[in-house]
Amino acid sequence: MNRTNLKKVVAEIRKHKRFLITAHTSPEGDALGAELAFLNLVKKLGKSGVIINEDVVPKEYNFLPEKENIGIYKQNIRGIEFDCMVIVDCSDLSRTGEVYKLNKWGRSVINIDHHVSNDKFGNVNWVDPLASSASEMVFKLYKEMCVSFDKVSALQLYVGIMTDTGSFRYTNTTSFTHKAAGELMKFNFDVRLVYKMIYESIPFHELKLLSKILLDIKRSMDDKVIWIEIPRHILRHERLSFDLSEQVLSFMRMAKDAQVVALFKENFGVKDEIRFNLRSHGVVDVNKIAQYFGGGGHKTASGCTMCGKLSSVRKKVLAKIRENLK
Ligand SMILES: [Mn+2]
Repeated sequence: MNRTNLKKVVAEIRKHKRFLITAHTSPEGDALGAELAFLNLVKKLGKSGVIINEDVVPKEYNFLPEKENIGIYKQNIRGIEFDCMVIVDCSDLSRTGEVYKLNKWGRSVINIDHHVSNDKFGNVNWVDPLASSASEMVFKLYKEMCVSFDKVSALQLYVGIMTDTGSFRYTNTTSFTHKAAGELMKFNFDVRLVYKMIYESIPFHELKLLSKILLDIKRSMDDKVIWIEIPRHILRHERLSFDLSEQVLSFMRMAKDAQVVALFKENFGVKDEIRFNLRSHGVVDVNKIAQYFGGGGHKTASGCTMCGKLSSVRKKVLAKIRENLK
């Protein structure tokens, strides 16, 4: 089934010449790696493409080669022409922010994603929930199309695979994931430096802020749920040098007996908009919980954006988590 869909993606790429590539809002390693490597792929096939994202590249990914090829929706959309739109790492069109609206002529849409909650919004859909990352899927695409990697595409894909697997320690890590990473590593980039750039480059004052935020972690339901609320006023700036949610979640998941960890954060810019993220050690399906509220993701990692007050969203979601505990 997935093999057929991969072949359909290949056929669709061959049919078109100019690609508009995008991924989700607040892009992280996988979104950026997959879209940059996809752009490289089409260029190597003698075609052209542009990347447009809703949000800017986070600081910790500034080292990514060719990241200057990523345009921003509000700034760089004048005169864009394309005959095919490629959307990676998005479970539905709204995850692109407003970027999907650029497809006003109804051009063909290729959907490449690994979220089990994907609603198959594309004309061609290749959705593989068993893939560790969208970047691992783009890796397969290179293989299928017999396009060779180079130092740049190898690093882009490695970053995507590394970040989405929690540096090869989450349950989505398979032997194929390691094989792919091993093949990419042959290009001799500095994996230690890559890790340092993404995870160990936090300015001291932001580290202090992180440690202050961590003081507020709470527990419920016999320690089976560890959660935190992050109100807007705690963060003086919208942009930190690291992925705050990811760091807080990975700290909380160290808790003994935790089945689910939950983070509730007030979004900047929009009043009464709450983003919540859930992580599970595998017993509880947090994709199901996020989907109940209109979000989605994976069995062990999911998220959702909701309207409401921080505490009322938190209460509703915790109640739903309680129903799902084992
Ligand atoms: Mn991903």
